[in-house]
Amino acid sequence: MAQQRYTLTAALPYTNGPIHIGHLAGVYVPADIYARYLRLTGNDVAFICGSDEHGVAIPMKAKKEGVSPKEIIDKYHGIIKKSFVDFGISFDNYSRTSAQVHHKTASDFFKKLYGQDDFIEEVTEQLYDEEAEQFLADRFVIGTCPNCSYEEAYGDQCENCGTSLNATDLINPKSTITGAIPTLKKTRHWFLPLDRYEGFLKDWILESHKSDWKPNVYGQCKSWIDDGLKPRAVTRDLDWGIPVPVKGAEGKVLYVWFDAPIGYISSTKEWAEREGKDWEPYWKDKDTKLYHFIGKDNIVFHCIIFPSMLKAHGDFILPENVPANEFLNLEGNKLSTSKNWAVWLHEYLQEFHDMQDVLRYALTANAPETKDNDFTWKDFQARNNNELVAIFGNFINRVTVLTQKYYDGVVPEPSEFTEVDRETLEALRKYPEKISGSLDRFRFREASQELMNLARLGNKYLADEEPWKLIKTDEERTKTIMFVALQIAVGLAVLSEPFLPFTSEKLKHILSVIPNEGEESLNWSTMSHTETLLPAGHQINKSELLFRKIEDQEIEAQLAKLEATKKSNQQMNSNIEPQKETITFDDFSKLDMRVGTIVKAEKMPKADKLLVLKVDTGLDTRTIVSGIAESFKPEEIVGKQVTVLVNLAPRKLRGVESQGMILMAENGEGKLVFVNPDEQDVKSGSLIS
Ligand code: B3M
Ligand code: ZN
Repeated sequence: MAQQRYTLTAALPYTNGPIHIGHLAGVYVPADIYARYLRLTGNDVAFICGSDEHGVAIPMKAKKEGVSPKEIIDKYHGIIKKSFVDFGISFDNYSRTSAQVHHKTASDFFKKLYGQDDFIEEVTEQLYDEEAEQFLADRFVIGTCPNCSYEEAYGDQCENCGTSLNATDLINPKSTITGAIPTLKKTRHWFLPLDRYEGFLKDWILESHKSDWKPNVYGQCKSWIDDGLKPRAVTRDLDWGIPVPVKGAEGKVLYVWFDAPIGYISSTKEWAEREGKDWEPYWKDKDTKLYHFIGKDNIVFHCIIFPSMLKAHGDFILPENVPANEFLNLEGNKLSTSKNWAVWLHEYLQEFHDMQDVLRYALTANAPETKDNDFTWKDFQARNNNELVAIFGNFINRVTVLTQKYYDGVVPEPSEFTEVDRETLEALRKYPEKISGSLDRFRFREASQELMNLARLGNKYLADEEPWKLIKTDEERTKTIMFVALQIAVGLAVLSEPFLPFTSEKLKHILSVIPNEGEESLNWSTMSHTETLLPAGHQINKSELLFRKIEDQEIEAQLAKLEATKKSNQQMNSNIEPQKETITFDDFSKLDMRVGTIVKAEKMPKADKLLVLKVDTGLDTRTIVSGIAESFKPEEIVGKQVTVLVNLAPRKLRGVESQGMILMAENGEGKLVFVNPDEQDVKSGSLIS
C-alpha cells in the first residue's frame, strides 16, 4: 500500500499546571491511538506536540506562586512531558513555544502576513486596570459572555460556548488582577480581519467538510460563521510572549492563540532537524493529511482562526479533519484545575503503579466523543475487572499457561481444522479491517470494543472447545485447539498496540514475537491475509499476568480523596465574594424583583448551559434565558417558584430575546440553586423588597 504522509498535532498544553484525565481522554489518548494505528498500517507519520508557554495563564500562575514565569514554564513543561512519556503518548516530537525555533517561526509568520497587509492596524479602546496599571486581555479579565450569558467568560474566549471574544465584548467585565471595574484606554493593535475569510471558510468548511467533520465540530463552526465573523486582535499589551516583530510595537507581544498553533510547525521543524528529514512536505505538500486533535474549547482556533492564518500565508496546507472531543467530567462535576477536582496523571501512577493501559482503556471505552461524559471510579474498576482481567487477561493466561503445561511452551502442530476452527480463524482475520473501520472514522470507543470482542472470541472458543478436558482423551484435537487459540493471542498482541501499548509489548514478549533488529514485525496489514501468525514449533516465553483485579477499597480510597477535596472546596467557597461597590437606596429601589413561577422550560439548541424558560411573573408570562442547564433538567423545574429581576433591559442570547433574569446562588459544591422564598407557595408577581 503506497505510503500516505500524515501530520498529526495534539493541542499544546499550557504549562500552568499538570495534566489530568480530561486532557488524556479529550485529546492525547485518541491522538496517540490514531498515530500508532497509522504507523502500524505502514504510513509516514509526524505526531507533533509541545508545551504552550505564552499567554496570560503563565504570569498569573507565576504571581500566584510567587515565582517568575520562566520558573513556572520550566517546572510544568518537565512534569507534562514526563506524564506523556509515562502514559505512552508516542509523540515524534514534544517541543515548547519558548524555544528559539518557535520564536523565529512565529515572528516570520507574522511578518509575512504584515508584509502582505493582511492585518488591520488600529488604535482602539481596550480594557485597562487603573490600579494594576495594566491592560486587561484574555484571562486578566472575566465577565458575562454576550453570546451565552456565562458569567466567567475570559477576555478572548468563553469556555462555555467556545466563542472567541474581544475583551470589550464582555458584559460587566472585572479585572482578575485587582477585581476592579476596568476603564477604557487607547492602544494600538493588529487585527486579523476574519470577516475577509468568511467566503473561504464557508466553502472550505460548510461545503467541503459537511459530511466528514464530526457534527459537534461542524455545528460550532457553522454557528460562528452564520453569526458573522469579526476582526480579532492578534497582539497584546503584555511583557510575556513573543515580541511583535514590527516597528511601533514596542511592549507588545503576539496573542498566544496566534503563536501557539504555529508551534505545531516549529515543533515539526525541530523534529525534522534532529531526524535529518525535510519538514516542508509535512506542512506544504498537498498530499499530506493534516489532523488536529483538540478539545471542544479549541475548535474556533483550529477551524476558523488558524486556517485563516494559513490561508493568508499561502504556503501551507489546511487540516483534513479536526476530530475534537467534548469534555470529560469527574464523578458528576466538571474537571477543574483551580478546584483541584481532577485525577492528576502523576498521582494516578503513584496509586495504580504500572496501570497506564487500564486508564487508557477506561478513558477510551468511555470517551466524550460526541457529548460530555463522566468518569467514575466505579466504571474504571468495572472496565478493568470485568473486561481487561476477566476477558482479555483471562484468555491470554489460559492459552499461555496451557501451552507451557502441555507442550513446554512450543506451539503445537495442528491436525485437521473443524468448521468451528475455520470460522474462528476467518473471524480473526476480519478484525484488522473491523478496527480500522472504526479508527478511520475517529470512533475510538467503538474500536476499543471491537478489540475486546476479539478477546471475547478467544475466550468463547476455549470455553466451547475445553482443551483442558480433551487433553485426557484426544491429544491431536487439543493441539489444534491450542494452535488456533495462540493465533488469536497474537492477533490481540498486534491489534492492541494502539490502545494498550504497554500490554501489547508485554504480550509480544510472552509470545516471543518481538522482531529482531531489522526484521519485519507482525503488522496490521499482513494479519488479514496471513494463514498462520504463530507457526507450529515456535517457542513462547513463560506466562505472566497482564492485568490485576482492582479491589473495592482502592476505589473507596479514591472516592474518599475526592470527598475531602469537595469539603475543602466548600470551606474555600464559603469565603463570601467580596462586597461590590456601595449603591444608594435610590439605586436599589430601581430594581424590580418579583416572585415568578416557571411554567415551561426547554434546552437551548446547541448551547450546553442554556435553558429557555417561560416565567409567569404575575405581570405577564415572558421568556427568560438562563445559564442553568448544567444544574437542572428542564422537566425538573417546571412549577418552581423563583426570584425574578423583571425590569432588566431585554437582551438577545443565541437569537432568543431574554426579558429579565432569574436570581441564582452557587452552593458549596459549585452547583446552582434558586434564590427562593423558603419554599413557601407565594403568589406570582409578589414584590420582593
Ligand atoms: N494551550 C490548550 C488549552 O486551551 C491550548 C492549546 C493550544 S494548541 C495550539 O487548554
Ligand atoms: Zn459563551
